[in-house]
Amino acid sequence: MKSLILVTLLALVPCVRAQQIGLITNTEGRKTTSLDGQWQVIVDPYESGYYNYRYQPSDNGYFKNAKPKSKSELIEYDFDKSATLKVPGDWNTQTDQLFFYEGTVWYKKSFDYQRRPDTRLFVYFGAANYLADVYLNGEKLGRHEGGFTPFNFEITKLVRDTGNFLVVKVDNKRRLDAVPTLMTDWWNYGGLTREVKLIETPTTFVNDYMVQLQRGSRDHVTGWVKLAGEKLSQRITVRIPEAGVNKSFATDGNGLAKVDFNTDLKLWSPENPKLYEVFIEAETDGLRDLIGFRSIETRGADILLNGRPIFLRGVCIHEEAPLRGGRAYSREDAVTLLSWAKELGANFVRLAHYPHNEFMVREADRMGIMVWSEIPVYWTIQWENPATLENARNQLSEEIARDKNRAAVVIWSMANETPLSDARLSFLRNLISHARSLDPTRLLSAAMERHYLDPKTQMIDDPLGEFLDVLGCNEYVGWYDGLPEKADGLDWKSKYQKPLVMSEFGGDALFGHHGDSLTRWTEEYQENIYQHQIGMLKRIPFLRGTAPWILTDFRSPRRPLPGIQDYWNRKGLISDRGEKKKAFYVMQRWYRELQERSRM
Ligand code: GCB
Repeated sequence: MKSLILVTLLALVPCVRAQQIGLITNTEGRKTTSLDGQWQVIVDPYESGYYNYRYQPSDNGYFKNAKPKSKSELIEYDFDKSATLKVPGDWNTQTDQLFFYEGTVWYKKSFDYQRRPDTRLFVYFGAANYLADVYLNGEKLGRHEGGFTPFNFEITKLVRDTGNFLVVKVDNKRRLDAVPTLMTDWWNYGGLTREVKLIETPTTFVNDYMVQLQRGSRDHVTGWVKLAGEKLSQRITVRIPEAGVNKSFATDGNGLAKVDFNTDLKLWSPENPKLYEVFIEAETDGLRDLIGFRSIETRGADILLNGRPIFLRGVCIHEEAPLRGGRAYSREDAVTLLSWAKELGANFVRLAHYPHNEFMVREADRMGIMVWSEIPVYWTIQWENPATLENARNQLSEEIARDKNRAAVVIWSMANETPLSDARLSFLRNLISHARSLDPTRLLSAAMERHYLDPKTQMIDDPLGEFLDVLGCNEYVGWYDGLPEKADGLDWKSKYQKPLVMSEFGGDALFGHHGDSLTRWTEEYQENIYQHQIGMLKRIPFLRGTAPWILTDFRSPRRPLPGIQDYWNRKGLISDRGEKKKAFYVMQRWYRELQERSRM
């Protein structure tokens, strides 16, 4: 009966899965046309471009991009006379007026496009935070929910050679039932925050593929290739010339071919981030990707990379642009952030608290940095709301769809600091089985709950631990929880025989603010926390990774303290201007020691 109610409820939930084709996952290997640059925008706090004065959706909204046809016609908006914003980019940091804005902004871009015969055309968005309604030439293409994952719509039939106008209503109002929900500790940057591009494909094309080592194996490649279009029965070939691989498979009537072969490969690792050119060729289409191959698994409390125990020397990162501020979106941003992580001695990054832009994972692949990737199931999601679950599942699907071929990604994380309840456990178990069905090869984790057994013992027995491969815990001993010395007498216990990654620890310091080691907000206090933390971390027998919070200061509306925070979370090891704080060097010293020891 319960499941019947759930099924009925799910049927009533507005569809968050916008595209019919599925995500086009390799945009780099395709003929693409960038729509980045200046877009005309209308700020619409009352959404009068969408609703009429009775608050009913209007069929004559701003998406029509209307122009008066006579001198008497009344039209109260004009994109072409409106201000512009740069895409990709958040709106908050482009103009002071929108710094704290949460609501709707309409974006318009005009373009010409000569589509070649026998092709299909899609418009692809790297991300739009949070809710996007997309229109081409006045017709609605669809809606997408979720601020950090890509989506696309087919426009083959609607596009014309000249004078197209693409209109997107982007709304970043927070909602109790959304993912994330109302309360977060990061800035709700709105807008078309990542690249927008047109993607041309053949009429039947390689829509998606997964080519990875089977879990636990170092020479057995498995996966699949999926075609979309009319000619679904084809022979497809997977070629890796450098490894002498040339294997053919047949697709079934749904356009799906299973891939399965043995081969001898140089494995990807932080020391040797080997990427192979992989060609996926169908009769009607062909693609190239750069793919690394490695195995990742656990054995007892160990994490094994390519069969060998490894310690994840990590750091957390928010998707904030180094130096410039605002949402990061470019390859250069990714290279700067990941180079700082490398300088710290990291071989691992936790990309908090949502999927970052694709450059981050592509660069991590290239630079040899392992990645923990997560969805914004953060703090107090509506666990009992089927629409919220469907939304979280969809964000997880889109995250895995985009990054499942990246060797760098070793962990999918389901959630961050979510309070214990039966409803929460069943929600997260649902996400776990969804993730395993989409990607059986990677490890699953979450930043879980833990508690004090007594004043000197922290206990990890969150029931979620049973279903995860790697335990994650955030702790702020020395900051929210006592003074730095408190770490000295603290021991950690776990109910599970599994590896632990300490997925957050740290404290705030304003760069250049000095005092003694017990004066809050000073670099010395933060340094003190790290010194005592490292002592404690070294004593945890099942610890297999650390990710201090956080690489750089980041904006947060919850952090108003004047002269110190000024709406920045100051837990960065590096300031928002790129200056390294004292704690950076404490962490760097420890990571260098660990690195030396791993070489011995
Ligand atoms: C946490 C959260 C993180 C916050 C951090 C803090 O536990 O996971 O999102 O920013 O603490 O600074 O309080």
